[in-house]
Formats: sequence, structure tokens, C-alpha cells
Amino acid sequence: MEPQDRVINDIEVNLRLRRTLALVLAGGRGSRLKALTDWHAKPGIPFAGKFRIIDFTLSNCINSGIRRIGVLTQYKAHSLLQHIQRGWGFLRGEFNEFIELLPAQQRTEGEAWYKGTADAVYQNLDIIREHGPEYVLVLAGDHIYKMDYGKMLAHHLACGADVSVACLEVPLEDARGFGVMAVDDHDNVIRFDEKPANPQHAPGKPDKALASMGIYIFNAQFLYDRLQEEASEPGTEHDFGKNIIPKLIGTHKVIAHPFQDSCVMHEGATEHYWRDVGTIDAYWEANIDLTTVTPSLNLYDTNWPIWTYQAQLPPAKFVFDNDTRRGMAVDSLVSGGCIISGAVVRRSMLFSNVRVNSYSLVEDTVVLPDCDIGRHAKLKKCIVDQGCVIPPGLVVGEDPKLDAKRFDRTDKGVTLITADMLRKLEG
Ligand code: ADQ
Ligand code: ADP
Repeated sequence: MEPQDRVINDIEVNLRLRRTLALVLAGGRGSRLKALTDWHAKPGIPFAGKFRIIDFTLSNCINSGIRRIGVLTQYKAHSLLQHIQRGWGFLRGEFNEFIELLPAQQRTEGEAWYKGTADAVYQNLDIIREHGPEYVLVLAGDHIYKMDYGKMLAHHLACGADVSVACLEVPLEDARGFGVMAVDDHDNVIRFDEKPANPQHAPGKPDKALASMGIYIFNAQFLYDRLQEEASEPGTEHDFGKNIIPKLIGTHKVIAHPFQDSCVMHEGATEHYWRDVGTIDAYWEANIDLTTVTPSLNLYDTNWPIWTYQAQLPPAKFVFDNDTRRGMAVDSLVSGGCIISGAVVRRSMLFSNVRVNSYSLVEDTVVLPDCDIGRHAKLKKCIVDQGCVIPPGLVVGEDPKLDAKRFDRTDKGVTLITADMLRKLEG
């Protein structure tokens, strides 16, 4: 009998999920998001009107039945820490459930900040050991997806793996940004190249590559041993993808777990939903996709709710103004605390507390919390950063050269507007 033939039933998985500690890596800046990460680390950036990016990973843990979670932070973590403290305090310590914040605090002898993802875990090894998990699930806090980690753990156990790596097929031309792997017929990883210059394609699929999602399940003691070894190694970057995983290929049992969405989106949808909203274009696209008739990501699925911290806000208000004959939003998501008065909003995502004033037009635009859009302003295909006051009459999205001069415009035509840029415009 092949080891993967072992049958793992739901009861066993549930039991083992309780002995699993999830570690969410949330320390990287995500610098391709440019000015959006001037104030928050990427996992702390607002997404989909009322959530933050990290809420998706944390909700996956809760919905999968993992209730022991550590969040490792480093770069500009204040708002992220505040968000988790306010919104995620519902876990019950008396049932050994917790969400623990593990900011870089130079606890090991080297007195360095977290050097790489593996070092971030290594620096907290004493805390992790104290919790006594049997399995450690390493996650990144900066992707949008819905995944049942229980299925991955069941596969890990059935295969008798030392470590499992979640994976999915990506277009070959994008594969250079990932860990790319090759597997045998029993899901054993037989090759792993981190960000290869010439990625190899998946068998029989010349335009696809099998990419690591940066999600790992380790047997706990196995992880501790590897991290100890890695710590004393000179000249390494102390990174899971660059150093730890490649070294295990051929010497230990490394299993590839194919990603499955935890919910089916709509009839006929075949594509997996896993988005790295790490660039301005990708962030804009993923938010605007939610305003379409059948978005690829279902936020309304009560079987897999996304938890978050919500401020107490009044409902969104729409005021029809007789002079402008306007006062509406269509094909849009409008969050609490917004007032749209005498204005038109189309195909847009409005986060909390946004005011859109008379005679203005907002189209294909993502407006982050606490913004005010002045009268007669016109915004097309923009991302408006938190707290912006758009001056009356400002037009963005009609003159690419002018937009690029005043703001940050991508090649795909998305204009990022921040409060700093607006201040410079005034001055
Ligand atoms: P990358 O996309 O390069 O590759 P990486 O920069 O290692 O991802 O970040 C992974 C996660 O760790 C992110 O959530 C980030 O916030 C966090 N992080 C980064 N540096 C950190 C630090 N010093 N301290 C704490 N947290 C930190 C990885 C894998 C690839 C895989 C892709 C999938 O290495 O093999 O294909 O993820 O996106
Ligand atoms: P504009 O004339 O530029 O559209 P206003 O500031 O006059 O903007 O507000 C328009 C409408 O928004 C008001 O008539 C009112 O109905 C609504 N509004 C504004 N502030 C509040 C508030 N604090 N509570 C309830 N409604 C409000």
C-alpha cells in the first residue's frame, strides 16, 4: 500500500487541526503597491470595502477549524496590530484558542530584525514550542483566497509528509515570481526552484507552471530541527522559498498539495481564486472585479464568512438632488458611513466614510476610507488613498499625461491618488 492510500477521516483531521498552530507571516512591505504601503504593511491594506487583506487568511484559519494563530509582523505594523486587536479578540483563551501578535523584537542573540520568512519563525521558536503544536501551518498574510486548510492537513497526513507545500498552476509567463516545482505521480515534489529565470512548464501543459503558494504544513519537530540548522548556516537569506524548501527535495518527504477553493463561485466557474493583490493594477482589478455581476470572489457565501473588525457606522445614504438630477450608485459596493449626494457613482468600490458631493462623477474607481470627493470632480479608473480630500472640479482619467505628472499612473491606466500628492498639487 502506498502511504498516500491511508484513509484520514474527518474526525482525525479535526482532532489534528486542534493540534495545529498557524503562523501568518505579515512582515513584508509589499513595495510594488507603492504609496499605498507608505503607512501600512501590505497585509494591513483595506480590501473589498470593509476588510483588510489579512482578514482572508485569518478567516480561512477560523473557518478551517484552526484556532491557534500567531501573526508575525515587522514593517509599519501599527494599523495592522490595531486591526487584529480590535477585530479578532473573539477567540476564547479558556478553550486554548488565541491569536497572538509576534512583532519583531530582537529576541534572539543576533539582535537583528526578521531577516527572512524562516528567520521570522526562528526568532519566535521558544514561544512556538511553548504552545506545543504537532503541526505548524505557515501562511502569508497577503493573498486573497478561500481555502480549507483541513483538506491540506488530511493530504499531508495521508502521505506521511514531513512538509507539504500548497500549489496551483499559473501562466508560464508569470512563473518567474514564484517558487516553481515539479512533482511525481504520488505528489512528491522532485524539484523546487525559487523564482527561476527560466521556469519549467507543468507536464503536458506548455503554457502553465506549478507554483508554490508560499503555504506550508510542517511536522512541528521537523520544522524546529530545520530552523536550528538553517540558523547556524552562513550566507543564507533565511527564507522558506529560497533556502529551507529547496534543501529538502530528495532528502525528505515534501508533498505538493493542489489548491482547491473552499467554495464554488457560480455555475460554470472553473478558475481558482487566489490573488496576490501586490501591484496597483492587481489591487485595482481585484476590487473592481467585485462590482461585476458575477464576481470571481464570492463575499456573500455564508458557509465561508470573512471576519473583520467593523467600526460602528451608520448605513450608506443616497441623496437625490433635484438640481443635478443625480444621487446614485450603480454596479458598485458602498460601505457604511458613505453619503452620495447629487453625484453619480458607477462600477466603483467605496470603502467606509466616503462623501461624494454634488455634480461629481466616480467611475471604475476604488475609494479607500475617509475620503471626500468635492463638487464637480470627475474620477475615472483611480485608486484614491485613505483620507484624501479631492478638491472641487478635479478631473482625473481623461488626460493620461497630466495624470502621470500629478499622480502615479500605471501603464494599464490606473491612477493612484494620495493625500501627499494632493498637497503637492495645492502647493
Ligand atoms: P514571495 O512572494 O517573494 O515568495 P515573501 O516576500 O517571502 O514572498 O513573503 C511571504 C510572506 O512573508 C508575506 O506575507 C510577507 O508579508 C511575509 N514576510 C516577508 N518577509 C518577512 C519578514 N522578514 N518577517 C515577517 N514576515 C515576512 C513566497 C515563496 C514563493 C511562493 C510565493 C507565493 O518564497 O516560493 O511562490 O511566496 O506568493
Ligand atoms: P453637496 O451639496 O455637495 O452634495 P452637502 O454637504 O450639502 O453636499 O450634503 C448633501 C446631503 O447629504 C445633505 O442634504 C444631507 O441629506 C446629506 N448629509 C450630509 N451630512 C449628513 C449627516 N451628517 N447626516 C445625514 N445626512 C447628511
